[in-house]
Amino acid sequence: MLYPQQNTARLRLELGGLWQFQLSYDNAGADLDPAAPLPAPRPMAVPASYNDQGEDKALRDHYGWAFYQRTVALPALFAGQRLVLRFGAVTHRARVWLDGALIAEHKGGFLPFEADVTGKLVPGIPALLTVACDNRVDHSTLPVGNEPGQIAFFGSDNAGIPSVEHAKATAAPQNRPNFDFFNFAGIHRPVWLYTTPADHIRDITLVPRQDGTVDYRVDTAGQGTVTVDVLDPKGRTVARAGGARGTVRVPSPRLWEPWPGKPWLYTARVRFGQDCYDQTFGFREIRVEGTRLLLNGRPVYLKGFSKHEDSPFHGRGLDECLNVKDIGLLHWMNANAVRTSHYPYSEEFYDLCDREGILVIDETPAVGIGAGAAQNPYDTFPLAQHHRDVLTAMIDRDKNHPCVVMWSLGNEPDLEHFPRSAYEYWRPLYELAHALDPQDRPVTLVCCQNDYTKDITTRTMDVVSLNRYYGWYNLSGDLDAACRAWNEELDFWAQQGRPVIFTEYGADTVEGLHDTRAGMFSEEFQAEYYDRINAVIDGRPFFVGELIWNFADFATIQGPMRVGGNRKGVFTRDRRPKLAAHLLRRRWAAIPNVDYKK
Ligand code: E8X
Repeated sequence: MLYPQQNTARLRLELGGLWQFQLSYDNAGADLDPAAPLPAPRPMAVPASYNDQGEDKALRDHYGWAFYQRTVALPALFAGQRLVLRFGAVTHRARVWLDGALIAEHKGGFLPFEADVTGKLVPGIPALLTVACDNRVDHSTLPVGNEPGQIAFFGSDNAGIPSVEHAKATAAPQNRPNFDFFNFAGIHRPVWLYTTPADHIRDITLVPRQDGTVDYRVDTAGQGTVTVDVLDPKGRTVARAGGARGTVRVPSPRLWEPWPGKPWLYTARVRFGQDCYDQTFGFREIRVEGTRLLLNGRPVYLKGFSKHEDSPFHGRGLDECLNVKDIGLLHWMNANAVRTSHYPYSEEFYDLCDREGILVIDETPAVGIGAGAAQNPYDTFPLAQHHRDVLTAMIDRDKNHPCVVMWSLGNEPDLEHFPRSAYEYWRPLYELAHALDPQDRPVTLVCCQNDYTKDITTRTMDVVSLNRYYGWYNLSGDLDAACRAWNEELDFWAQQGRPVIFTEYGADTVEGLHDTRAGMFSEEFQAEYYDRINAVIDGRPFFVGELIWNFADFATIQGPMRVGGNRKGVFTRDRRPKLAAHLLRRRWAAIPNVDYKK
């Protein structure tokens, strides 16, 4: 799916700013009429979550539909153009009306969707645009929510106490996320109104190789012929081709490399009839060979973070200023990699990573697939088709980004209580990702601390991605025992013949809490934790990456184990470094992007 572009053939308008907003209190959102002005609106900034744009709990903790509304108009001079409304992400489910006529519905809160409104939005005549978003999560959504009556994540609802059970049974309907991040909701990414000529380019697929060849395919609608010019990073035309698909060759290409190398970007300038579109790309190859992850043929070592899209006020909404800030902090840290935990991030983030040379593990929103030993989620959670749809849409959206070097099918599903069911659920998704990705990148599944001898799925991934908390959730505070246990587990992975990375390891740390004996939650403990655990992985040649949990503190659901959110950040939520940031920065300054482990 192409990102809206303004050029000699296309116009794009961002419909950001202040919209009218009103919460719905009807299960189906039927108490508000999309064909009429909202009766009691309040201002709401777009893009952004709505939850923190006010002081009332009703806004923060809303459960169900919320309505946004504004007028939209195009000058009459755009008559005859194809008109499209595009939403970068509306979380978690959206309905869109134009003058009361339903023009789009979408399930999934982290990927774009669009509606062709040619003939429905008439240039020269203003229209009423209404967007409803539903924030409810349950066993049929990604991320997964617990069903009413189930214990919330890190639940404090001790089963069996009569008064607690009675109170739970009569609790107001509410979201019970089975995941450890606040369930922000709203129009989270830009809303675009864009035009194209009637005969237009629908999609562009590029498969660049180190040798300078680029397989391309241009999908079009209407009549015309396709030409492709390849421009080098300085804008000079270095190759040309014609036809909807084929191969073009760039002599002596400059390879795309992670920072502080050069992430050289080329441009495929595609023309079709009156339409044109510039698609950037990079000459970058990524593949697994034995226990090595090879980037442009050399063993790469991933050093960086699993993050969240999370900040005060914006919530999960796009904040380009914060993205630029965070990329700058990744450079400051001498980091080269990020995992988009636990959902696909904004397209604008990947564009920045393309330009700045940050390697990205691109993750679906499949988090929370599990209910302990009592319930087999693979038999009872109606997720499979939606999961396939989301994986397909994520790869379709992100397939041309050189920064994307791996697909993550999901985070911490139950892989040990029903191992055969788990394998039969995840293996088809693994095969689908490989089949869908034109560049055939490695595929992984992020595994929670579990009985790795029973888990028959993680060991089948191209790269083994582990979330491990020895010394925190297990063997809490005892880093000697933690390192013994971690070493024992690594003996198991040494037998699997696959590259292994950390996708999470960390410790909650309250900034300013200091302790000469490095007690848990102190800054000294977080620093010592990484010092000790990293010393263990440095002794393992097959261990090819370390992504920290988490880049920064972030908002979560309320619970007895969360002090104003999850505090495992190496940075505070407002991006101030904790002691461990300085330790990791020094460590990573001494680790090269490639050849750290041969
Ligand atoms: C944590 C992280 C959580 O924030 C992330 O979304 C998934 C969790 C650790 C493993 N991984 O809790 O900080 C959870 C273990 C549960 C006992």
